[in-house]
Amino acid sequence: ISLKAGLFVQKNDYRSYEDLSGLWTFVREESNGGDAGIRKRYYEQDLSKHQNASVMPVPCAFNDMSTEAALRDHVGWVWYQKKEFISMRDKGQLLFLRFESAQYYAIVYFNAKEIGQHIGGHLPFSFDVTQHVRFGAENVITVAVNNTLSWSTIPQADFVYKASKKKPITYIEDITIVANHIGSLFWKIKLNEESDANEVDVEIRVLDGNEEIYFAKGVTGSGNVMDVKPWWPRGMGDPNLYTMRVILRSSTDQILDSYDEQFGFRSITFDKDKIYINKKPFYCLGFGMHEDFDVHGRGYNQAVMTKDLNLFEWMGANCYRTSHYPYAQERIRESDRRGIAVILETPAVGLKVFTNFNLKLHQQIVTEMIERDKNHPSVIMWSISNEPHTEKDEAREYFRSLIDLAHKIDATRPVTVVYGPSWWSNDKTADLLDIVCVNRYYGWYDDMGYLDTINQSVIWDYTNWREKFGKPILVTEYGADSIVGLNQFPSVDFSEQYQNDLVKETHKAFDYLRANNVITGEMIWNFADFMTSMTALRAVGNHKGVFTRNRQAKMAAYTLRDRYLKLLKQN
Ligand code: GCB
Repeated sequence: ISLKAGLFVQKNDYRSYEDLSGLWTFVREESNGGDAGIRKRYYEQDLSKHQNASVMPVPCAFNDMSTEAALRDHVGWVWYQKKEFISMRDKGQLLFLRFESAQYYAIVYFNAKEIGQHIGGHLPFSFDVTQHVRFGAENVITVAVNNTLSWSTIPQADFVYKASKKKPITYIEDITIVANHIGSLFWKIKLNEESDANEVDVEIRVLDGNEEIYFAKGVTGSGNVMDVKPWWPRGMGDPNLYTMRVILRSSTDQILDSYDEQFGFRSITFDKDKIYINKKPFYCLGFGMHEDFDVHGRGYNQAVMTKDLNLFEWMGANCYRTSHYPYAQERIRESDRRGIAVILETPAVGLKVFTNFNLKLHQQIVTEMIERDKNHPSVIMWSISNEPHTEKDEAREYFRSLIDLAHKIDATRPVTVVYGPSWWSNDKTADLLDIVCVNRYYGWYDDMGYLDTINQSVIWDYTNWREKFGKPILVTEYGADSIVGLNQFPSVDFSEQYQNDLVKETHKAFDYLRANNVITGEMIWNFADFMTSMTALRAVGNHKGVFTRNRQAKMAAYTLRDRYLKLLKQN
């Protein structure tokens, strides 16, 4: 099992990578077909010769690629395979095979041998394959992926980690940077387990562009950097970024490894009313989003990301939540650069069962998420879960353990849970949090058609959360479905007018709540329409986007844009 994702890929004089994106051979097993592929040893076969073989682009969601409903709706095993020539020139290097994410459970084979497994989608994992590589030859990478969302149905697999017998190579496994807005800096460099920290010198160089502004030595240390320009979210200042260059030198002064990690000097704090960035109040204006697009489905796509973030800026927004899973790291990096605040969320949606098994897995995911994204200045908060059933007694200890864990790994950011089915009156967990997030659908799931009651209901609901828990409150979801081009006046559900009217009514309540320090931000559901499974509630997916699934603005987008642009100036 891989728990070490390592640092994001980088090319420099000591590191390099090959991007394995592209068309992979793809074989789908029968849904609920047991573990036929594993029993039949697919990983030893050339899958391009398999009778069900096709190709699949990576990265992308296979569900959205097909003309067959059976593949779109497939739950169970699929197999990906790629042949990759590895050059003699790579001999002597330490070689890792890294995946940015695989949904949900993955078994990885390298040249027909299992090299490891990973459970939980959305987050990166990697394996040391140095011992398995055939140099100057084609190597076969095979990945069995199972998207069944019940981890207890997963088969057991033997995995023995064989340590290298060669003299260990020393490299930088992880970097932790904590830098606040007045220039205090703390760092901790993790070397690989087999290395000996006493045998290497660790150099830390902080660069502002190309100019070195700070130098120190040591695997861990702290100091002060003079005259720093803080990282600000958009609307409040520039998103200034710096580079920490970490260099490992051997006792004979040879450079063993080097890594450039981007970071920003900024602080996140909160009191009972508000969130502060660099000690100034920060009011979130934003969206719940999805990594989803026509044809491509879910999965990182740089064109969609760029379009989304351009539209996001056009809207005057300053914050999004990675509902309901961590998004590609490329997107978090781009948010650093653009000055967009991010609430990072785990894939734990709608939890009802709180057993020890669930908790273990959830702990692993929280750990991997924080470890991946801890150095991004744009990440302002960790969301442990969306809409869990926290009215249940057993939720309390379950969430206490996760909140403590998140605080332990990262003491610099607030932790939140996004509430849906539970109420201030029956929730068992909100007092344990730093910030409380609440989703509410007045005028849609509650009181459909009664637009004139929205104002009072929203004020009543959020004020109750605020008064009971005395914590900053964020509105993380509200909204209505609208089908673009469906016009009804006076407005009727699913028309563009209804969504627009509902948004306007809700904003009246937000004006009151904001003026009275009840809420510290508002985020509409959703940025864009997205695909869902079929139910009578949905008309070809979820239409609560203010943009369509192919990113055209609906009527409500203009209303929201006027508001965000106005409020962004007041931050
Ligand atoms: C919610 C969920 C979100 C759904 C949304 C809806 O409360 O958090 O995942 O998409 O409602 O539109 O039903």
